[in-house]
Amino acid sequence: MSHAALATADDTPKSYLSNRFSIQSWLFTVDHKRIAILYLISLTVFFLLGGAAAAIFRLDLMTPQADLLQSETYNKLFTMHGIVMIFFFLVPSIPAVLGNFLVPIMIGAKDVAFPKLNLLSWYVFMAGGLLALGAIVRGGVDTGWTFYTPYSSMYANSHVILAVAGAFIAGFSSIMTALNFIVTIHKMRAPGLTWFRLPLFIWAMYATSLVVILGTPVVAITLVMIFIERFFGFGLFDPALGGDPVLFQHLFWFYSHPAVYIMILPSMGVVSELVSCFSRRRLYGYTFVAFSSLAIAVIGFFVWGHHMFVSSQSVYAGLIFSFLTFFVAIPTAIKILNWIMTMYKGSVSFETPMLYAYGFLGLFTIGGLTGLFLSTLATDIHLHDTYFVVAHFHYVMVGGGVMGFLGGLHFWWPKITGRMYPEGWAKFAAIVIFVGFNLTFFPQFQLGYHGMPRRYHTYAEEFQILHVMSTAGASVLGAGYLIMAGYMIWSLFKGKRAPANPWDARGLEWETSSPPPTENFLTTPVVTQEAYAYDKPSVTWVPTAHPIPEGHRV
Ligand code: HEM
Ligand SMILES: [Cu+2]
Repeated sequence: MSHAALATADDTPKSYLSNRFSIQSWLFTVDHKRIAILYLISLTVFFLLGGAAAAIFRLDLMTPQADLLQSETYNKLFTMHGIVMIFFFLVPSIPAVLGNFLVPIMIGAKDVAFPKLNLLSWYVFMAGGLLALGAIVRGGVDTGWTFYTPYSSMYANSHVILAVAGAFIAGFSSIMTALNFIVTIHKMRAPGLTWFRLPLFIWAMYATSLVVILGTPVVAITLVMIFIERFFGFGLFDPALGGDPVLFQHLFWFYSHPAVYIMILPSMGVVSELVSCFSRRRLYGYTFVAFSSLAIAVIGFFVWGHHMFVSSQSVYAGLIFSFLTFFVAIPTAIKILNWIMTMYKGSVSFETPMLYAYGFLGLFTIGGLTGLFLSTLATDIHLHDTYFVVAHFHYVMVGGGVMGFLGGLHFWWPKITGRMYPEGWAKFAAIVIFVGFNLTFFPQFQLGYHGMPRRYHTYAEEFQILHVMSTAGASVLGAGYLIMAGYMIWSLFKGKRAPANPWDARGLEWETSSPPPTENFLTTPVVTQEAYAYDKPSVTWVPTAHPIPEGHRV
């Protein structure tokens, strides 16, 4: 839809939500804010599907014998869970929803650089998602989300091609979004908004976009190779034909390790915003935090071999990958130390988004530290392919990625919807989610340490207590998510109207109304000072020409 049509009869600017309300105006919108909402709705559906699969197989794991599911069904469920959660929820989550909504507003632009490409990327994403769901409806895939060859290319008698095509196509969507962000951040910053005045969320989006552009084509080519191998038997991965099955793992992890940072860097960007706002202080060590995002993005490309310690790579290769992996811990530690210093020097309050930031810090730190056991060659031999790994990556991806997403969603919810969520319920849900999460995944460290392999649905009786704890925890976690979904939907209709800046935060997005008008700002803002100027009063950047009524929503 056009960006015109600001002036209305009573000359009050309409918000992006209320300005023309028809199905077409949403499905053909080029407004980055509406596209963000389209993504939010789609991702919520995918999260529910992935969660439902987990609920079923977690129930099956309550007993040591296969009492609920057949092994084949079990394999298909955890594969579906992995594919949906990774490719169709966590990778796009923060960039496609919060990034799309915030990047132009935070830099004082009217939209992203290529608004139509932005809409196309949503359609492409949906096409990929529907293909992958098609694979599930037609009977499922049992290879695991990693599609390891030669099983996936030669033997798996399931709908590998459909699922692979879905992931392949979704990759294009990430690439389009990333290109859009990079050009937008380079070219469309408001006057006065220099690189080192940018919010750290923007730095995180920038670094993430680099990883997406450098990594995604590699996994895309790898997926095409599976396709070729399955259809034409080229012998790319099949040893009988002179191929190399381990080649697949190299190519796959060359993307998929950096992809971990596609999921985590955006979360770190969110946490920087939250920590600064709720400590009421400029982020300590701003420049270090900004550059550490770039450092993580670069180093992330040199460590893929830690997924392959036991794949017959040479001991020397293993040692080098082990050593390089430790390096990623440095920029990560820099960020964590700087957040803690910010809180230490600031005056912290405990609104819901900040609770999620604390959740992120605790859970991600556990995930990261247990990563050290896995990146140490000697200990990984013992822990490889056990539940320790499952616990580790859930702490990182759900504890880090999802906590950051939820924190950001709460923080910017008033801006996005024009409504406040109920603070009491939100705090309650945040605590339920935190407790449920730990109850689900902490026992899995012990399971793994004691030798329970992953991807098995029958197990020795001695493991049952821990599995029952984990399933009980998953129910608590699920309840937490449902409570959240409930009050978020409630707030859309009954929530208090949000003022422009409910948190007394700093940043351009808080200088426009909640929800913002279609063109974000009524006049181009001019930035005169650095981000996070919590020592100065709000609205110091530049006032808009006509003051926008607070909490305006037509
Ligand atoms: C909400 C509650 C969740 C529960 C109870 C749960 C449970 C599990 C379990 C038990 C496995 C291991 C299956 C096996 O190896 O036999 C697993 C695998 C996995 N989960 Fe989750 N999960 C949850 C949420 C998530 C989320 C939010 C994500 C990502 C955003 C995620 C990503 C993965 C991935 C990538 C795997 C690996 C699948 C594989 O090994 O092939 N999970 N999950
Ligand atoms: Cu890795």
